[in-house]
Amino acid sequence: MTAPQARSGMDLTGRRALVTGASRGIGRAIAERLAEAGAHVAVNYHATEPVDVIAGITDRGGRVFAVRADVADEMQVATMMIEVQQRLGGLDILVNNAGICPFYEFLDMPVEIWDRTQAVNLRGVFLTSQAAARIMVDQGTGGRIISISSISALVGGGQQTHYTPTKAGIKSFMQSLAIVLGPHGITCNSVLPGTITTDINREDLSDPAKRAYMEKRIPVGRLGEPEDLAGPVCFLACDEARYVNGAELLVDGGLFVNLQ
Ligand code: NAD
Ligand code: RM4
Repeated sequence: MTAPQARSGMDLTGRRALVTGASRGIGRAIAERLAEAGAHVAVNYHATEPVDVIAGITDRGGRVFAVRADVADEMQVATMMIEVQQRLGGLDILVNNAGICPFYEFLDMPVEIWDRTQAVNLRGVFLTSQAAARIMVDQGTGGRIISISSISALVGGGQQTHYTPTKAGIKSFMQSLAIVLGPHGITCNSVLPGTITTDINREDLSDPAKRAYMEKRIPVGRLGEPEDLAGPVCFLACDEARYVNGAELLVDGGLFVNLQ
C-alpha cells in the first residue's frame, strides 16, 4: 500500500497576512516567518517605520510592506485595513500581536495606565479582528485570526494587574470569535507565550536575581526568544491547522506546569 503523500510542511504561498506591532520583538519574528513560508506580509507599526524589518525580509526574497496605525485608534485601524486590502488584494491571515505592559504597582497606578493598556491590548484586538473578519467573510474563502495572548491569561502578575485581564480577555475573545466565524471557515486561536526576552520586559529582567529565578523555573532551562513563537504561529496559519479553532497554544518552555 502506498503511504499517503506528505504535505509540504508550513507553506503559505499566495496567502496574504497582516501582523500588528511587527516592528520588533515577537511580531517581527512572526512577520519574518510568515514571509519565509511564502506569505505576502503587511507589517503594522505604531511609531518608527521599521525599515530594517522590511529590508531584511525583502533581501531574503520575501514580499512585505509597512503600514502605520495605532491599533487602539478606530480611524487609524480603518485606514490601515483599506491600505492592506488594496496592497495585498485581500486578507487571509491576521496576527494580533501589538501589546504593551508598563509594569506598575497596583496601589499607585493612575487610571490612565489601566485605560491605555486596555485600549491597546484588548480594544485593539477587537478593532483589527472585526475589520479583518469583514474582509474575510466578504471574500468567502476562510481565514485565520491568531492573537498573542500570554501565560498571563492563566496566572496573575504583581505589577501586571492592568495587563493580565487584557490577556485573559484576548483568549476569551478568540473563543467567542471561533464560534461566530467558524461557519465562515475562519479559525480563531490564541497563542500564549511564557517569558520571552524583548523590549517589553528588558527592564524587568535586568535584575540578575529575577532573571536567574525565571530561568530556573523554566524546565527547558532558558527564557524564550521571539523566534520561539514564530513556528507555532506559522503552524496555526497553515492548512495543517485547519481544524484547530478556539484553541490556546501555550509556548512557555513548560513554565506554567512547573508549579511544585
Ligand atoms: P515589544 O515591546 O518588543 O513589541 C510590542 C510591539 O507592539 C512593538 O512593535 C510596538 O511598537 C507595538 N505596539 C505597541 N503599541 C502599539 C499600538 N498602539 N499600535 C500598534 N503597535 C503597537 O514586546 P513583545 O514581547 O514582542 O510583545 C508582543 C506581544 O507579545 C504583546 O502582545 C505582549 O503582550 C505579548 N507577550 C509577550 C511576552 C514576553 O514575555 N515578551 C509574553 C507573553 C505575551
Ligand atoms: C508576559 C509574561 C512575561 C512578561 C511579559 C511582559 O505576559 O507575564 O513574564 O515578561 O508579559
